[in-house]
Amino acid sequence: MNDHLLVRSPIDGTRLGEAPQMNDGDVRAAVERARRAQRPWGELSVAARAERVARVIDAFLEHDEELVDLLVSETGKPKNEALSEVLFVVDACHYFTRHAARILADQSIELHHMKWLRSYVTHVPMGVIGVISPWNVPLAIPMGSVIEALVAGNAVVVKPSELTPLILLKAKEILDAAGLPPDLFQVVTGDARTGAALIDAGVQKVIFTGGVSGGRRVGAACAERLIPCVLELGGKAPLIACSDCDIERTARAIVAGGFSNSGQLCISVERVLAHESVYPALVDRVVTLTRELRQGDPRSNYVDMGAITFAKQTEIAEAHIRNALAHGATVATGGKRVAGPGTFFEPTILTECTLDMSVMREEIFGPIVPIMKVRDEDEALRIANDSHLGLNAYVFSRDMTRARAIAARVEAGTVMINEVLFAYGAPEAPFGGIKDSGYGRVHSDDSLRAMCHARHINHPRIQLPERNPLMFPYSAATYHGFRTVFRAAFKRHRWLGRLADLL
Ligand code: TXE
Repeated sequence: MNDHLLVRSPIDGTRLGEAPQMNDGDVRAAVERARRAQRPWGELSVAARAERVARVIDAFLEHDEELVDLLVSETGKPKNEALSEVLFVVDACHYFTRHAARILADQSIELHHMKWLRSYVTHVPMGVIGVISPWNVPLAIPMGSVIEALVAGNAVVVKPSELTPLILLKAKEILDAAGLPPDLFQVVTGDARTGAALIDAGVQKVIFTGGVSGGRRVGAACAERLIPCVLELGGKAPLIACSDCDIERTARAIVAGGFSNSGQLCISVERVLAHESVYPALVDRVVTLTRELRQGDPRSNYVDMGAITFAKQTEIAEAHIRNALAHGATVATGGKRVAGPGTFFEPTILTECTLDMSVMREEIFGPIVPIMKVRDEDEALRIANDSHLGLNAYVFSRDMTRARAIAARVEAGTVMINEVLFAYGAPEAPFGGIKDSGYGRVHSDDSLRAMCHARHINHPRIQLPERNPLMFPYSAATYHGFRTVFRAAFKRHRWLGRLADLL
């Protein structure tokens, strides 16, 4: 086992730093420290925890450009996109710290039948949450879960991607300096083995974002240990361009959705299904806009596209293009690597695409947008849903009734109408997928509650007689009494229910 990870910038191969390759013992020790720090933390009121976690906001705003510069160097993404990662963390922190007391307040349950009992649910911190995160959005993805975990009263241990560990180590340094108890949020660095060790180290829940195959292994490991997990495993987002779509808006959305972060987003536009009546004009405009994109070194320039973070993705992109060409596609623009020291790949538009091409079926995770002509919306929907993935989908139409009807039938965790990508930036809305895109949700009030165990507390409302007639000793009299009361009450409920329906 290597004793460290060497991190190089994908922009030009510059050595950026190192991080230790942590082993089982290191991870177990980190989780133990986290567990000790969690106990007093979990006993604080939600308001007190929120007040302390809110320090992240000022700390990140104070260090925003330091974070942006490191993110750009480590991932190769443009400065604007790096800034949006920093701002997402600030905004998620703002939302959850402001609303946590409401979201995590005890919830009273009106029992429909056992009126002598009172029920309510309290939200009890789980303990230590393990977060395993990827390289494409290496700050916002893990930090969103870190904030939720902490506000909910847990400690959190994050295993960042082995390709991009430095940005999270920087975030931790900033948060430690801002006064968050250092053992409460820890970072364990290393490859998949370190991730596996984290699942095995006694955490109470795992939030995993990554590929489908890694997700399957993580899901199986969590099942073995009977701990819940959230799996966010990538997507194959279709963009359905209806016959009445606004060509300019749709074309701009395709280019932004396809080439932000060089297509290395699980919510990227991964296939365009364009109605035959708009296909020629849309292709034309998309190609023009794609050719206008400025690609280059993102460190000093405000370019639109930077480098590919993970060099392997360029080989995957090339294989998709070869396969598409062999099946009759046309490269309308782009199609190859950019020569130079870094890993850059031209933004690529493939036209005349068909379903026998890998690019229409498998996750690309790179700067390629395949466009396919469809006869009508039913065909578009059938193709959109004929996928093993179901994370995001996009529908473009001027007719909102029509667009909403399509949105209701697309198999995806999030559907955006006449817009792309931005829904991810709403911390109050659930994010996650169906099918092989995984299960569970991050973000949203429900996700914050899901960082806790629901504890149901139940007690009599009134002073009861010593002997409950429903308990021992059983007899014919208690049986018939119980039966009579139960039947009468149930009939009355049904009768009241019907009356309520009529009113
Ligand atoms: O992800 P992995 P990779 C897709 C994209 C890409 C493919 C593979 O298509 O080509 O996934 O990417 C840790 N137990 N996405 O190889 O391997 C790993 O160390 C515990 C979609 O980067 O899944 C890293 O920290 N941990 C995606 C994290 O999991 C394990 C983002 C992700 O690594 C583990 C990235 C195991 N068995 C790639 N196996 C998205 N949803 O946005 C891996 N890890």
